Order: sequence, then structure tokens, then C-alpha cells
Amino acid sequence: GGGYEGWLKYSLIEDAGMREAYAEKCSRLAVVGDSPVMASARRELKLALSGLLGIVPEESELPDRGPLLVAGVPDRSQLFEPLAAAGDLSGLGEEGYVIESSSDGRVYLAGLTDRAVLYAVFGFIRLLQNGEDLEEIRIRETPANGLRMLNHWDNLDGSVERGYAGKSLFFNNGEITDDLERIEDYARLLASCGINAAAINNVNVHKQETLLITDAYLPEVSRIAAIFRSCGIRLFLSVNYASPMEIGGLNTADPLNADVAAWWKSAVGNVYRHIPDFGGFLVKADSEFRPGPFTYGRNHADGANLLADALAPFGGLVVWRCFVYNCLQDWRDRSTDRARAAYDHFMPLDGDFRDNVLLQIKNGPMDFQVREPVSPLLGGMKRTNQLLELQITQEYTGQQRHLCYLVPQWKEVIEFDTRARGEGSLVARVVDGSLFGRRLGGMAAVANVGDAPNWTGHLLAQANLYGYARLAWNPGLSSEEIAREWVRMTFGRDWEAERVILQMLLDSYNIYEAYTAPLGVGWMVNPDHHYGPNVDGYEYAKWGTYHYADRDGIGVDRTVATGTGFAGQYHSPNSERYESRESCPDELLLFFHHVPYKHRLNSGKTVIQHIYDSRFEGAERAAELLTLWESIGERIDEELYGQVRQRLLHQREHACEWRDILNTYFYRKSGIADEHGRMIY
Ligand code: BDP
Repeated sequence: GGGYEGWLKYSLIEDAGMREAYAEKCSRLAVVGDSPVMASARRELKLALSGLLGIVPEESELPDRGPLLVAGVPDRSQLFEPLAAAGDLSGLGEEGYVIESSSDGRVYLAGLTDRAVLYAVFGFIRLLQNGEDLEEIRIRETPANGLRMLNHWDNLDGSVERGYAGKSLFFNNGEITDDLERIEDYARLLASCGINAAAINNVNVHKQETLLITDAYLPEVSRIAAIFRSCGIRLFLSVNYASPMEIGGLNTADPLNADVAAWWKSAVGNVYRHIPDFGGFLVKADSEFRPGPFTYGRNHADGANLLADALAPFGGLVVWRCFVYNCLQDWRDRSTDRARAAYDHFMPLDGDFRDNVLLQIKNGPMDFQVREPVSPLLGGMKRTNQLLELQITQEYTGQQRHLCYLVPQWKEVIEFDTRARGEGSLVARVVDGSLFGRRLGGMAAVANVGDAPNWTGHLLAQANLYGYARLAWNPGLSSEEIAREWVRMTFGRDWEAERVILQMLLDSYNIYEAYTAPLGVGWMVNPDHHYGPNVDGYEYAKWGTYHYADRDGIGVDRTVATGTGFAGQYHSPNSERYESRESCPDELLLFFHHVPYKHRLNSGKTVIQHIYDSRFEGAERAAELLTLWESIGERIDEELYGQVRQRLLHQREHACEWRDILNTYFYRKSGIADEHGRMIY
């Protein structure tokens, strides 16, 4: 209860007709194979059938005729002969699956590997949860992205960097957790929506965490890896670039030094002795005080390739982050605009990385703000594997106290046309590898979970975890399709509740944007913890200058003509579109331009009036979220209803604080009154 089951809440389907029709199809079950993954598949199917349909299917591997649900890899049993005869399965790859019914009442859940069968099983359960028709069903699904990864920013002491849902699921007080049951349930949730990789420790690797790749921790880490394995998930670890010095006793971590290379080789060999399917390393280097190759006058290709060579013999990957910038700048010249940094560092290295390196690029050039343009590095590089990095944990988007369904933001990112190879060069195609014919690619995202009873603190924030995973599997799904699935699976099938929760989810990102920082400026938050409004909190800090508001105007000039030149990092015609005030989209105007308060947006409003209007409107709409939720109070489990209501109450109040502080600030700066006289000064 309390949201713990998440979207795998298998409550009895209330519609008796539907339930019975399903029950008939599922009355007999044959799961072929008994590997750990197949055991997960069998267990999950039985759990779902008993919960959703109230049945315990008769299990048999050799049934004669009649209805039968069959799950497995086709060439392992004669049961699949009709399926194999019906179509070619060879294109499914390692993770693709089919769900097909036959005329004699059978339903096949099949794929070429055990993992694929597990996905077929979860796909089938989702059909039941969503009330889909099983007659003449023919589904064929293959994931668009090879890597569908989560990054956990968890520390060994049990804290979670930017975590808003309690303590770590993996670590506790300097040890690996012994609550493995919780990890099993977590792995089920992830597998159900197709996550296949997860780094379990923070990218900021501190002293103690450096030891995770040693015998001090590997025996316990391998137990987590085994649970993950049974759900088709490969475990990754974040590593400290200076490990050879910190734990290897060397006096350098220079990537071109032979002793350093030998040290990594032996460290990696040891990891694989414990975890034979270990995924690889996630690395944050030369960023925010983390060590890296710059110390030795080497570049990031040297750095990444060193680790890649150690991992390659075992099939391991290096996920190397591009979040590299000077965090102690005070921006006196254009070369230090933080927005430019990732591109400036990595573009010259395009083509220099080994095949088993993926560069992980944050969606925007800055850092997970509510609104940023898409990073020009995505689609900038053409000869390098690229992984899109998103942030599920709501660091800058309300910290899981505000409702902010992020899938609409992510959809805008993956549908952005980079123009790298002319029209249609979407980010989705850059990262899935198809645009430039890359073998590896995918998405990674910072997880939003912790040991909170409902995993994510805000119950509705579960939709972000689910949504990210579904999008990584199939970027073509719409925000609404994903939200609808999640609502049905979590709350059951109640049309009125579904309509209302969908509306709340789908509007929430725009609402959040409307009462917080306007038109792409970002960072008007309290320093350090990043929660709540702070108009100048970062404005004069050495981390960077972000909105440039003075008495005459606001915004950051990032044009080529008069600013930092950042707009020039995009392919044409995006670069020209951002360069000009007229064609720059309103919502990004202040990211690219410094304009007078009375500058007119394409919407027809002045910038200052837009600021006032949208903050008033945003706060009003935040209050409506609560009203909407209250309107379905009777239809929702009381405890869940109460959890969410409490957060929406806080959001309503906090949105007013945002509105008032922002509006007062801009009124004082500009001296221009609100046209509608809503403020009393
Ligand atoms: C920022 C976070 C910081 C992370 C950093 C990163 O504030 O906690 O360490 O990103 O991505 O958003 O490395």
C-alpha cells in the first residue's frame, strides 16, 4: 500500500466481463525455461494474473489443445511452432519481442533472448492493466535505444545528492544495504518499463565510494548486480578518475602513463571476476572539483580511452559525461560563457573516442533548468556515440513537492531538429545512433527514487520515472499516451479520475514554468539546495551570471554578433533562428538575448507584462491543480489521496511566493507597473 507497488499494482479488474474474457485466455500457462530471468518472468506473470484476474493458472509445458499463454524463446520449444511459421522473428534483436494470438486461442509472448521474453511478459501485463483487447493481437516491439539507463546519485552514507524521496535504496551508513527485497521490487519496476542499465553510485565519487570497485565492496555489490541481472539490468559504477592515486598507491593518474593503464586493467579484471556482466564505468571528470585528465595536460579522449581499453576485453562501456565547465568563472570575456563549455571542450575531439565510449550529454547546455535550448553538442558531433542525459529527479523543477510531469519537456528535446544532416535530424535519431550509423547510443537519466514508502516522495512523480523509461524504449510515444498508461496502471480504470489526473499531469510543466523563472533565464533559485525563489541568489556569484536584469532590461546576450557567440554553435538554420530577436522563440528569448523590458514578444505582449501575467496565471493554475485533485477525492484510495493533497497544498502556497517575489523584483528593477494594476506597492 501507500504507493509502494507503483504501476505494478495488480488490483482486481472490476469489469467482470473483461476480467472473465482475460481469465479464459490466461487459464493455462507455459513458461519455457528456468534461468533467473525466466524465473522473474514466470513469477511476475503469476503475480499479475492472480491480482488482476484472481486466477491461478494451471501450469503445463505440454498441453494438448485449447487456450494457453506461452512465454519463452521460440526455438526452445515446439509450442512456438505456429508462431515461427507465422512470421520472421530474426529482426527482433536481443530485446525486441512479439505478443501474438493464434486462431486456436493461444497467446504467445516471445523474443530471442530471456530478457526479451521478460519484456514481452511486462508488455502483456500492461495490456491487461490498460484494458486492451486480446483478440487477434499482433504486437511487435523493439526498443529504439540500445542503452536505457538510470544514474543514481547515491552516496555510501545513505544520502542521495539531489534526492527528494528519502535515503538511498542501495547504501546505508557506509555499507551496502541488506534490504535486498526492496531492490528486487525496484528492479521489477525498472524492468517493467524497459530500463536495462543503472549506475548505483553518485557521479561525484568521494573518498569512500572510490573503494566500490575494490574487494572492500564488490562481494556485496555483486548481490545487487545479480538481482538486476534477473531483471535484465546491467549494473554500472561511477568511478573516481584519480583512483590509481587514491587507492592504487601511484603518484599520478595520467591517462598516458603505463602504470596507470596497468592499474586500471587489473582493477577492471577484478570487477569482472565478481560481476561477469558488469556494465562499465560512469565518469564525471574535470567538473565541479572532480579530478580528470586536464590535470596532466591531457584531453578527455585520452581520459575516456584509457578506461575504455581496460573495459573492452570484457564488453564493458565507458559512459563519459560532458558536463565540463569552469565553475569558478566570473564571466568577463565570452570564452567563459558556461553555455558554450561542453561544445567547446568536446567538439574538437569528435571521432577520437573508442567504440565502447558513449558521451553523456545533458539535454541543455547549462544544467537541467526548467527551460533551456537543446545542447548543440547533440548532433554537433558526428563520429562519436552520444547518450542523452535527462534529470528525472526534480532538482530545479519543484523537488517532488511541486507537481511537474516532465515528459513534455523531454519530448521537446528529443523532437528537436538539430539539422545535422538536413531536415529530420531529430535528437531522437542522434542518440539512438541511426542518424550517423553509430552502434551504441541511448538515454540516461538521474533517478528520482529513494527509500520513501512510495519511492518518489510525490506519488505523481512516479509518472516521471515510468515516463522516462517508456520514452527511452519508444521516443515516438506521446506525453499523453505515457501518462494515460501510468494512470491506469497506478489508479485502475476509472474514467473520471483518469481524465482529471491526466489533465493535471499534462498541464503541470507549463504551470511550473509560468510561476518560476521566465523566458529561459533560469537559476532564480536559492543557492545550494536550489529550492524556492531567490532573485539574485546566483546573479553575482562566481558560478556564473544568469539573468542580467538591470533597470533597462534583462536576458543574456549569447548572439554571435554582440554576445558570447553561443548561438553560433548550432547548425543552420537553428543558429540564425536563435541569433535574431525576432525569430528566437519567445520561451527562449532571454536565454539568447538581452532586451529592454518593453521589447515585444511574438505573442504581442511586452516582456515585462509577460512576466507579470504568467506569474499571476501560473499561481492561479497551481491552485487549480489542488481543486482538480479534490474533485476526485472520493474516487481515490484515501491514503494516496491524502499524500498528494498535502503536496498540492504546499505547491499552491509556494507558487504564490514565487509569483510575489519575482513580480516585486521585476517591478522594482524596471519601474514599469502591471497594466492590470494587480500589485500594491
Ligand atoms: C547539478 C547538480 C549537482 C550535480 C551536477 C552534475 O546540482 O548536484 O553534481 O549537476 O550533474 O545539477 O554533475
